[in-house]
Amino acid sequence: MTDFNNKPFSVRLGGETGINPYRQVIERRLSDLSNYFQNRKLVDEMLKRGENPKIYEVYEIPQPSRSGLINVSCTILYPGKIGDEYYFTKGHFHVKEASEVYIGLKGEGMVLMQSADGTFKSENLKPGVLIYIPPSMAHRTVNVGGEKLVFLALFPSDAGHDYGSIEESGFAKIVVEENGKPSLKDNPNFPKNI
Ligand code: M6P
Ligand code: ZN
Repeated sequence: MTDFNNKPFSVRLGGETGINPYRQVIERRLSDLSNYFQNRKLVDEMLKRGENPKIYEVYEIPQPSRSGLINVSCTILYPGKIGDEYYFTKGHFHVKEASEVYIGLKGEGMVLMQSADGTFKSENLKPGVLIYIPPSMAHRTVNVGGEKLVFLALFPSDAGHDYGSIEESGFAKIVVEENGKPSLKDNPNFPKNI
């Protein structure tokens, strides 16, 4: 077994898990994101029918939480929509001032970034693209393609995940399918006074 605990290691990129080997995996289904999608009614109906699709998995190589160490993770975000809204990750701020880098391995996505004052920016994510996320911006990834979106994330192990404000208010923009194509729209539920 690979000793990942702040020792030298190498992993292979690609395959079903994006990185191999890995240390742990988390899985998020619709029921874990029921407050996040626009069409709550549809979410409730699906869950009542027993439909609870997997939205994403994160294969992780975490390090002890202290300054100077880097976590490696690979997210596999499934293709799909709830109504016309594409599947996405929850999105979070970091607890500490910590930047993050995403590297596209497979599929097509968008990374939504937003600071606490509501400043919004999005970048397209695909194989061969690296996206730098500055410390004070929340980040969410959206799968806008027809296949799995697979990307690497590298971030300080003591960054911490703060989900609170995104779960409550979301991002200023949502990504929906319009005329067969992804379109960035104002989020009607985003508070105007931020
Ligand atoms: C990336 C990284 C992880 C994050 C994951 C899923 O791999 O940013 O830190 O956990 O995406 O995103 P979220 O935690 O917002 O659900
Ligand atoms: Zn992060």
